[in-house]
Amino acid sequence: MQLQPSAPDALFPDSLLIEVAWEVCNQVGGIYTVIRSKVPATMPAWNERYCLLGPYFPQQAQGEFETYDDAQLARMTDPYAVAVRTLREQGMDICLGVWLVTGRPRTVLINPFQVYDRLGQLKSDLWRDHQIPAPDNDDLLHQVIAFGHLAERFIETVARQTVNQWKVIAHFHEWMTGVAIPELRRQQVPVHLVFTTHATLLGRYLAMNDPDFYDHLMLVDWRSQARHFNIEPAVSMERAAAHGSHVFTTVSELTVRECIYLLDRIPDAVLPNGLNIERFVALHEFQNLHKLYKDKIHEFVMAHFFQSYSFDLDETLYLFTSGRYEYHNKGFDLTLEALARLNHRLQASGLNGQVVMFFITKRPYTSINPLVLQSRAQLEEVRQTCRAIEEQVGERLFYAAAASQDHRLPDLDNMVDDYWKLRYRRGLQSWKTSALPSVITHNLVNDQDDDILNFVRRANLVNNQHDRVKIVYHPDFVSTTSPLFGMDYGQFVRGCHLGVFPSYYEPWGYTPLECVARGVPAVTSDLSGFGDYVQKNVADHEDKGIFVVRRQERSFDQAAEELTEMLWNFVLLSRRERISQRNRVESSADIFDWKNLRVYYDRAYALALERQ
Ligand code: U2F
Ligand code: UDP
Ligand code: G6P
Repeated sequence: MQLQPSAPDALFPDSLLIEVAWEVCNQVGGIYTVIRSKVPATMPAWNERYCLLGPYFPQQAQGEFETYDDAQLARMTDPYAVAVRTLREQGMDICLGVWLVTGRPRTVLINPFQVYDRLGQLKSDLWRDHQIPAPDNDDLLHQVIAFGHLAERFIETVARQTVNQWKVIAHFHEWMTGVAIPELRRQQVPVHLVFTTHATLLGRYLAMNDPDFYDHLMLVDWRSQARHFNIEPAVSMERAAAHGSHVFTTVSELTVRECIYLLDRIPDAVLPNGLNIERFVALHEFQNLHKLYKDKIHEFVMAHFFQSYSFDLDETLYLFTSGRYEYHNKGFDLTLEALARLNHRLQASGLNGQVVMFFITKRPYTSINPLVLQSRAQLEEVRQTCRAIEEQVGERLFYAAAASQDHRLPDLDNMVDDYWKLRYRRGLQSWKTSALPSVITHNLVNDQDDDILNFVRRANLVNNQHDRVKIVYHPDFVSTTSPLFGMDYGQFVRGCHLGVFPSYYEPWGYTPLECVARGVPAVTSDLSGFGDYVQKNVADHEDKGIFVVRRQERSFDQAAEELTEMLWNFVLLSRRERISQRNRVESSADIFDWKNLRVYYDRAYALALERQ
């Protein structure tokens, strides 16, 4: 295949674009979402001139990567295939293939472990040439250093082989791939380098450990703090990438400040994160899905709570938060405080209805709580008994109706065999309990020191019958294979009424945006890149169901009060109001479609092409 430089909406027709990320075919955190969701909007502009590059981890790649075999590779004549062949001839373990995601981008994966026998040399080169230190026994750093070296060789091969024909842009995400940048500069490889950091390493550590992080930011001595947290090698790589790139970018205005003070370079541009927004032709379809998945959440809630007491599901609202377990950074602390206040207000108000709040996060656990599982199984048994009774009554009623002389409805109770009556009674008897529904669904490895559990114990927010805010803490991501919900994360989000993400530290934060894309309103904060972007760029965002808690220069108490007020106002909405709010949320999601946000990337590439 010969590359055609002039596709209809091709940009930079004389350039190649290699995008490098640790999370290509390898899901770790939010960067996977960035790369993967952007592909459909990137392909029309770049086509075969676009190539993704990442580390090869067989376990991860297996399910989502298809490699070209030797015969296919031998027939290909584009610059990426030619470079892969050249490197293979030199003995490199490198493969070209397709990432099996929407857009099917061509992808090069390189096994980092192949140079482990030369790690000592690679590390001493890094120190000699770039003053980047490397420790002896850090496995991630070893992988990063090995991959950085191999990525540098691939990019160099592409660039040198095509120097008279193509300009090459190489775009690196995060320090784990950015480590290749200083060496590309030293070797004077003819390539235009873009580096995007999705957070600063030091910022993340400091925010977790310093309650006044934002006030102290300007005063941080990066090297001594990096040593203090034992992350000097990674921070040095991040700084080398930031300073070595022709164009340095980050994902939000908030991280710009961190870059200035912690990396000592002002970013050239901010590249906000988007999604591949897929909309249904008919608006009501996503509303139907909400109903469908809410019914599945109802099933969980019945099994979990009705064993102890029941409430009206039609008057129950499902709120949730989700993300990695960073109690303070993700704002779990603020959310709990606001929930406790909301509980109090609801109790005093005399209003009907319940709120069930889900915490979906990841903590080490030993097993699902057997009692929670057992309750689900027992309720299933009751359901089967009900079905059997329904069938029996249905058959007998039909017969009685056909034979009827007086056209009156017969006594249905007489149509059920004693066997089923007994089974019905026994099933319920063995299921019902006087114990309170547990807050947590799993047995944690360390239950005593868990911040969420300690809060609910302290605040006595432990699913008492009179509590109007109930808590379900699910310390694992939801997935179709998990027996409690039996649905994937996206379906769970659709079934809920509101997402709550008032983060303290969040360079971007995909979770509220993912709610909006599914027509579910969400709370974010002005300390999250997404919330900050919304405040500055989306008019009437509250009307569109995006609520931004102000945390900048405000106390915890003030922010908690504002969040309580937001939740309270949400609880007061009628069903009609919620339905129409969801419609407005869903129709505002287009703003975050990569088709609209890709332009920021294009501008960064234009700048990089000017700069080398
Ligand atoms: C940012 O999210 P990230 O996905 O970068 O953040 P994490 O979920 O914390 O995971 C990535 C980090 O984890 C580390 C490494 C990465 O920067 O330091 N890591 C690791 O320890 N081991 C590995 O094998 C791979 C990575 C940001 F925080 C969000 O707010 C944004 O929404 C997101 C997208 O821009 O980027
Ligand atoms: N997520 C998931 N399953 C869950 C909960 C969360 O896959 O049960 C995903 C979610 O869809 C989102 C990511 O985890 O894409 C969290 O990304 P975010 O940018 O919010 O935070 P990060 O982890 O990158 O700091
Ligand atoms: C969707 C469905 C309606 C349902 C409603 C419930 O709009 O199409 O049939 O009544 O959801 O909304 P709620 O906010 O009460 O879950």
